[in-house]
Amino acid sequence: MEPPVFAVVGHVNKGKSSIVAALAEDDSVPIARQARTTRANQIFPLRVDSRTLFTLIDTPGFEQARHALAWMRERETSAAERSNIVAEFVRQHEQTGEFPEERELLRPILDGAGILYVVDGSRPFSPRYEAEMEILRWTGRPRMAMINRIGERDHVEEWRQALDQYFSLVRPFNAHAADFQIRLQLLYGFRELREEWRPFVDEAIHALEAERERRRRRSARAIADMVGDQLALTLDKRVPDEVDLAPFRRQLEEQYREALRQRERKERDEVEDLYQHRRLRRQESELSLVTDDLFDETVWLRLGLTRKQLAATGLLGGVLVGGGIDLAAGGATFLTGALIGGAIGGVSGWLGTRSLAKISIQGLRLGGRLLRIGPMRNPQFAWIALDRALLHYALVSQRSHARRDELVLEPDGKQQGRTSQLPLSERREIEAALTRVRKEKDPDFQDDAREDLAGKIEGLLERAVSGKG
Ligand SMILES: Nc1nc2c(ncn2[C@@H]2O[C@H](COP(=O)(O)OP(=O)(O)O)[C@@H](O)[C@H]2O)c(=O)[nH]1
Ligand SMILES: [Mg+2]
Repeated sequence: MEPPVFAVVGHVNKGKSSIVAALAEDDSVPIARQARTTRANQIFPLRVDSRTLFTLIDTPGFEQARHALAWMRERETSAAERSNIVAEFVRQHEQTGEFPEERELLRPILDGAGILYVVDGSRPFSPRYEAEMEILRWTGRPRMAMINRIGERDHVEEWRQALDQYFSLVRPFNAHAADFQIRLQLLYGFRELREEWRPFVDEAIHALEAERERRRRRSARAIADMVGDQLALTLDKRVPDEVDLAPFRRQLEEQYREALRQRERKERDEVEDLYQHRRLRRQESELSLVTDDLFDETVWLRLGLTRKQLAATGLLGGVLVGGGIDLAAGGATFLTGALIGGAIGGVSGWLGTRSLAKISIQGLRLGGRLLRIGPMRNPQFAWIALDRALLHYALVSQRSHARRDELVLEPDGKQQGRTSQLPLSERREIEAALTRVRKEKDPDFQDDAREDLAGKIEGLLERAVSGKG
């Protein structure tokens, strides 16, 4: 037996394509504000590991359901004949070219697809839908009604009364709000539709759950790699002797910040890719805290740990004093004022943005000087990077593929970020894992350290989505 096929049918503009996009995890499904974006059936398989779990067919909406039903009723002889009459309806009008939408949407159903009938529960029920439902009943195929709500109003109960008479299963399903758990619940409904499909649906449920875990694991590693790379980042600039260093320093600082931002963008793309959000636009608004660059002071105050919490992790001394730069033989190193100001105790060293990393100057043997920035020495940096990544992850991993609006990243309210709500013991463990990543020079051990950090992050991701922490 083939994996099940479901034809998503209904009136125009009720969210059929949106439901297909959500269920097939496909953000390329065409959805438009104006009606009639779907004229011909479009097939969207849900694949995991290139295996098709089930297939959804997006269909044009019913256009002339009453006429079509009238045609069928004229030819009705007995209930047993009804599905044949529907087939006859399609065949005969192939010749005349009439009822193009009805023919198109009925064809896969007559070929054996299950029916997912979509209505908009924010609009009142009206008898004009009865012809559509009656035609679907005549096909005799397994069918479920889905009450989508496009607007704010709630007419779900009256719809339910009507739908219950035509469909064995009636479920609310909001295409835009459908996160993973909601989709999974719907699949449990699919199990009830037809006995023979049950093993396929069960397999789909298992595959989706396994895939969900894989994505979370890989996201955690992507975040750990980002933080690891950011912490290790150093940049060099050659500067001639006898010139003012200041402009070179500013340039180098700007390049450093840009490189950190770029590394963050790379991680965001990776996570979005894992969750199959291939066309997502992130809002880079100046006002939005999280999409602001990493260096906005207000972000630094809001995300990451509080000063007290940082101190409580107990590992700061090592972080601030350690790290640093291997000096070339004969090179003279000057710690800049910014660095000294950023030593333990200085407020700018805790939360400020000036002393993200140390800048050093070396004399070069063949003349000229080498300006070097990095590695990161601000202990708050990694926590902020983590908080920002958690926020992004929570939104992306729960986002319905039906949505076409921009992803707007904003921390909730005036609260501190998620990491500052963690118990001290867990913050300490994470700080220890971060320290290991920061210090490990051997590539194999560095990989172990990142894997270990990723394990800790995975727990954070799980809770970021379930809302606990
Ligand atoms: N707010 C909201 N809008 C929705 C939802 N589902 C669909 N829409 C919107 O309703 C319109 C029609 O959706 P579409 O899926 O193209 O309907 P179709 O013609 O039945 O395929 C689009 O503008 C969608 O963005 C939903 O769950 N919430
Ligand atoms: Mg459509």
